[in-house]
Amino acid sequence: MKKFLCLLLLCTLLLSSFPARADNYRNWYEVFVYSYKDSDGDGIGDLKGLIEKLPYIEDMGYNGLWLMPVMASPSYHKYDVTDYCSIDPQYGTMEDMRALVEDCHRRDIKIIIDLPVNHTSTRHPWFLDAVYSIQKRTYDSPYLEYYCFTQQPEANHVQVNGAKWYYEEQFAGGNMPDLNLDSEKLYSEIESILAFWLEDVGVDGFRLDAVTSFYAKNTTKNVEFLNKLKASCEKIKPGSFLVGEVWAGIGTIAEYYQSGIDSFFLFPASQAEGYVARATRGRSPAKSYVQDLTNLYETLPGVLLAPFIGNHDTGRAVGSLQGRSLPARAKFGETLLNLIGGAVFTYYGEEIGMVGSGDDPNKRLAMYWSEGDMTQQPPGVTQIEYHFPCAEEQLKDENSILNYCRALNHLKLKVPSIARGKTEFVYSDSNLCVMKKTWENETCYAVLNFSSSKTYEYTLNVPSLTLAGILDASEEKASAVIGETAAAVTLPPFAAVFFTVSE
Ligand SMILES: [Ca+2]
Ligand SMILES: [Ca+2]
Repeated sequence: MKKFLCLLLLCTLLLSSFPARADNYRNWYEVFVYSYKDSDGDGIGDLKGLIEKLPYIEDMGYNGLWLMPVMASPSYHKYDVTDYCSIDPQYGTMEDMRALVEDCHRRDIKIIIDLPVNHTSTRHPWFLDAVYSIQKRTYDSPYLEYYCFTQQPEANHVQVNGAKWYYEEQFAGGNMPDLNLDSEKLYSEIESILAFWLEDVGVDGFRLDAVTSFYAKNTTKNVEFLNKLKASCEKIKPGSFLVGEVWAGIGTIAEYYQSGIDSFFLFPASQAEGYVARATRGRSPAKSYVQDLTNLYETLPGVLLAPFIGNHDTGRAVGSLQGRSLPARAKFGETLLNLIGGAVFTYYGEEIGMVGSGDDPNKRLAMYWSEGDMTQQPPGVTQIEYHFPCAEEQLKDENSILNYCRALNHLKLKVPSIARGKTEFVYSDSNLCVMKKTWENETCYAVLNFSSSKTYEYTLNVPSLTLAGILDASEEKASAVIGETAAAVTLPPFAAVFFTVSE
């Protein structure tokens, strides 16, 4: 109880320190550079390749970019860093990175990068130096305190070769020793790393990896450390965006929001059992969506949510939504995801319905640009399958998943209350739901049919409506007849019709 009160007090102190910024309510796009676009013929995706694809990203209506780690690392995934102020040579140079940032900013695309500070690579010079001083029994490395070395090992500890010393490693077998985040000397290194990327390179923020492992099983200390990181970033570059990975339920995520960092990925909305997938199947799909979101908004009032369906660690969205045989379901799921509001994240390839599950590399397949234009697959892939056509083909097909996602993104850019608005459910039954979103002077209504087979008529009794957009997930077309005091809407399966209220 005392611990809880301390946390509550800390939270109250922290909460008001960093104002939420409307600018981060963007259409964020997560890119695994390795698999995205190779520019130099070595088969591995790189920053120059990503720059080549910025016009595509911009045209799709994505205006935020999260890059999985780009720093030097011995692994293909690069979550084990050997130099925090570098670009992995596989991806290019720091000049390429600066060019990417500049090009993004010219297009009003914000760019954040993955920052894995829970651990480094075992090949990081800090770790090598520390271990060497243990092995030669001088114990004089200045980097000993950067890691969690001990002679009394507990769980998640690995023995140093040739010595009765152990180091903490929360991600067992990954060659990723945990950093000692209590070290002030290490923290000043971290501050320099933050400053390097935010000030010198000019990125707009960070995705914080493995937040719950900073201090294993210690939310209070994790929240404190996040607050410290946020304060450092605010000092270096006010308004920089931080989004954290807390793979947990909303109760735990709520505790982490008390740190004052901008956002946390909304895991409860993701994957096959998340809010979105549940709302595309079952007997009362609309009811399940309304219940989940009502509970969500009550538990996390007024925060910047970061919903997603899939990412590099999960099965891809099409699988979660059972949209392989019914792409309408996958499309409608994207609308339900975006209607949650906040900083919505889409994993590269979801916009063309790429599939992949099981071993990690299967979830990180090469982006399918066109026949014959393919970056090589990451090592360890056991299943290579592309269920829907390539991006080039989908761009030409107005009914493709790609063009659905594109229309949805652009609708959101046109109607900012969809991402930013306060949500009310003005009507719902088993299959229908009407959401009202209000933000500043804008009011928007979304009329949704969750049924996979039935068409419904619905009358929205609101005066002065303007049609903002129609998203047809199925082959049938939705329609709306607008009168002075109401709109009559025809909704085929998985249809979504959007209105705004005229001044
Ligand atoms: Ca390359
Ligand atoms: Ca840790």
